[in-house]
Amino acid sequence: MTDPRRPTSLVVFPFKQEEVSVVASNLRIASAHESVAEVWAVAAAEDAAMAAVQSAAEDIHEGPIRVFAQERLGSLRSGKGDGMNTALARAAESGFGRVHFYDADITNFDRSWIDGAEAAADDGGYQVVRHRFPRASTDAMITWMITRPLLAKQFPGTVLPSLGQPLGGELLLGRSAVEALASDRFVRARSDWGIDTVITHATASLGFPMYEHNVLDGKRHALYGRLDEIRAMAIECLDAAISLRDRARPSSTGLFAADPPAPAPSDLKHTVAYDVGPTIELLTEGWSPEEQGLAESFPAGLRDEILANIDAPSFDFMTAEVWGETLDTLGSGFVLGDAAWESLAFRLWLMRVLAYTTKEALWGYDAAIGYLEQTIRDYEKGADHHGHR
Ligand code: GDX
Ligand code: MG
Repeated sequence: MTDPRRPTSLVVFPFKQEEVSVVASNLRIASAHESVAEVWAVAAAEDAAMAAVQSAAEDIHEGPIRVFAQERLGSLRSGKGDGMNTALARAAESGFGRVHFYDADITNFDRSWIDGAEAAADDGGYQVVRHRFPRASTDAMITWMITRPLLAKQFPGTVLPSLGQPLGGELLLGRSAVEALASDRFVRARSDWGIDTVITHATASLGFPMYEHNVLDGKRHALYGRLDEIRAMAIECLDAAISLRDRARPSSTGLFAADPPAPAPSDLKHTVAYDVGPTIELLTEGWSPEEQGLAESFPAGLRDEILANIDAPSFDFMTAEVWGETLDTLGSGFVLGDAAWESLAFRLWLMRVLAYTTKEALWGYDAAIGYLEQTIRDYEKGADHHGHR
């Protein structure tokens, strides 16, 4: 008989270039947890950042920690996806009962994150527990404007549009989910920022019981300045969401439950998550003739509004409805790796984010989040009417 007190969980932190003291503190917290048998820190490369974490880990004696570099497994840019997939492949070959993933840069990580996920897995038998947390109303702009709208349009009536954080990098996977993901070629190919999107879709379409667990204090981590700091993430998450279009639709009866909605901490309600002024400047900079040509292929009304940005910033027109049409056009045309498409898709996303930031986000936190939730329901309803169901 197995000893019920024997720890069987693995905790994985993918990392690239983070504050070493933050990473070390997170490694220590995880390795001290009584459910945790081992902690892995998966580096982007065998570089100075990895050496610094390795050296910090040598001073932690709470439990076994392994620091190693990710392998080249996927077919896109080598990024976080290769890191997570390297861990999934190795975990599938070892005996861990559960695998947790956490971003390495979380500054308010504590044992309650692990407790929350383990409790949902213990009590409800969930194979997938996703952490969900309140975010400033101008944060999570990839989630709100790209991933959730596309999931709502492509998979109406399934669990996917209701997930609060389909991009979340903080989750627990049970043994069966780890094995399924490790042998999924579509997941393994997604070596870039799209990994979270494809893992979310894969676990939902495989029908694993799923739970969303609230982290009440939010996730505190490195924030952004000008939005081009997350340009690659926006483009790769767009491509990942579009790539799901013809893939399996999760059954509408899959077991899903979530903690009830909770109020956001008051400081988050007053945070502006990025620098608005410098971001507006990105609308007019560096239009190439190729990008201009692509914009000219957009539906007539939209085309002129978009092209006006060559001369002066213009984004008020990019309402939720217009953005829905824009996503449809991107869905059938966008090409990852094509410089003109990437530039245009990024710029269009900026127009949508700025339109929302300078209008609905000013209504105050609760109204702004309520508005965003309503846009997702509207995209889902619109997709139903177009016969996607
Ligand atoms: N091994 C490895 N390799 N780790 C990486 C790499 C890489 O190439 N690139 C980033 N990381 C690590 C990074 O050090 C951190 O621990 C984690 O991945 C997340 O990166 P971060 O720069 O902190 O991303 P951010 O903006 O906090 O994004 C997270 O939330 C997004 C979202 O929910 O909007 C992250 O989990 C994203 O995957 C997610 O899309
Ligand atoms: Mg972060």
